[in-house]
Amino acid sequence: MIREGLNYQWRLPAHADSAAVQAIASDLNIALPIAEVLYHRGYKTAAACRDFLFTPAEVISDGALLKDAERAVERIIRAIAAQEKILVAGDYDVDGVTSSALMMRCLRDCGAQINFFLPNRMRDGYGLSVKTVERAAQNNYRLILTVDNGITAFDAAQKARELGVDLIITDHHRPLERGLPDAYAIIDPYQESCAYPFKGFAGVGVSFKLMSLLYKKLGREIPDDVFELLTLGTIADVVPLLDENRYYVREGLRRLGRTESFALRVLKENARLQDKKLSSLDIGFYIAPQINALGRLDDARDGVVFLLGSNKEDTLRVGKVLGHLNEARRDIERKVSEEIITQIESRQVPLTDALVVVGTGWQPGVVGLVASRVASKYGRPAIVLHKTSDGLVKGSCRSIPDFNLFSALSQCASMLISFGGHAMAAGVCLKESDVETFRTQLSQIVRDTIGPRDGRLPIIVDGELPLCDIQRSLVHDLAYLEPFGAGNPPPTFYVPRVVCTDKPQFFKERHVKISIFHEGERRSVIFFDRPELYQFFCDRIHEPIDLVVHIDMGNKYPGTIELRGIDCAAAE
Ligand SMILES: [Mn+2]
Repeated sequence: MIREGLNYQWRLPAHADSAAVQAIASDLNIALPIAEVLYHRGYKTAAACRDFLFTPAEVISDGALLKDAERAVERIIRAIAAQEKILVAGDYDVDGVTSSALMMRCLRDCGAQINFFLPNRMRDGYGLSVKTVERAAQNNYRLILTVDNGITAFDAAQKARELGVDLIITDHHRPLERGLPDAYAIIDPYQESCAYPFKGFAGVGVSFKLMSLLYKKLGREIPDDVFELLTLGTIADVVPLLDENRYYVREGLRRLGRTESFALRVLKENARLQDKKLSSLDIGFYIAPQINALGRLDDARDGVVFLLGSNKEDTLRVGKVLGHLNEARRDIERKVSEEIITQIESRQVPLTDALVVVGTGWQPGVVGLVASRVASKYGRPAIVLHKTSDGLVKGSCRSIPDFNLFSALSQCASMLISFGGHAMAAGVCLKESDVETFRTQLSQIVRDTIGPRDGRLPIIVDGELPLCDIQRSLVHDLAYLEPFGAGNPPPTFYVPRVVCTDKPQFFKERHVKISIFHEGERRSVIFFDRPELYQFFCDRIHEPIDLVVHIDMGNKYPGTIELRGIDCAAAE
């Protein structure tokens, strides 16, 4: 069922089979609304729900099933025995940095002669380059291990062959149609002949599986602290938190409740979360962006050193810089977003079905974040470009659910200098003089595939929640669904026919709080950053309204229930 809300189009679930929902609730002893959420998310029996909620260790498969993993492990063991120099080649985002740190941590512990290389975002660009391989060979490295990259490193692999350096690629990106690089071993669950049943690892997950296999072969226990790196990288890379990822992130968060590294403690303090047990959402919103700022350091190597935390003073110093870099990034992102929104509202930039904006002086590090903000505000794909010195524009594209951006860009390929990415996010480069045609053509593709945009983004509603059902036991049971993240978002509930009894309250001129009432129950609901709702509620005091909400689990006061408003509409 589809319902138009003030800001979103609500996709309400079809009626559930109430006997099945009852059975789930009584079998697992959980609140009915939670059973309904599970049912609508495809877990239709108690057994299926139990497997999802408690994700037993049986979901883990043997790392040896990963194609080439055994061959890679044998080669690494040989390198350790002969004390050959090994180079880990990573990437500058959170996944790449945590993968590098994880490999370093595991291999150093086994007595390997190991060092690492991270490309610089500005100087080197993405991925393993021919130059890096040449430099490694000159410095007598006999083995290179890539993490979170390499599946498209055709030239670098060729160079490694020529120079007699063995290259082991570990990656989680999809191979290109032209095939695979010619490497000593390739570990990537997405390669066609890989039998590993679960594909959705982050780069750090693939690294972890390989290191686990190595440790198993060596008859050793994998170091406890690598779970922290695995958890951070997996959450930050927004891979689905299901199956093995769910298992490891649950395990990682549980361990974090007991011990955490000094580096993580520094990041928590920066985010003023020092007294809190971290959730996956805390990591996604407050910790990962700080680690991401590592890629903006002059020397991204500091990032790995920071995560390995071998020197307290260095860790503190880098931690401070990260806090500042992240705050600066937030300010810039807000400023650029506001600039763009003003341009759209004043019609300097046309509100076409695919939004394309061009600016000068926008930092490459923030345009992606800005594009996703603009895309969700206007409910259409957004492309944010900045001018480079050579008459080109370059930038980031973010899509909306239902629209495959990558295939749309492929259709525009003739006017693009380069592009790459996937369905929801991509990067693009073109001539400034082609922007106008690009905007027109891309907008046409949007209209042809998903129809003209009316500005409302769809949201999936998981179930109905009468006000009287919002009890402590519900909040308690909601926690079983955690960790929330990609593939497993916090449930969205439909709260029908409530009445706003008083004038709404206004906070900081942006947040609106209302008090609602239904059949003897009273609750308050807060809408963050929705100043336009103030008037809506003022005009409807004592009239029935429908709401869509999230339940916030009393962050400040455990056990309290806070409703966070997502959208509203006059009741039908
Ligand atoms: Mn990655």
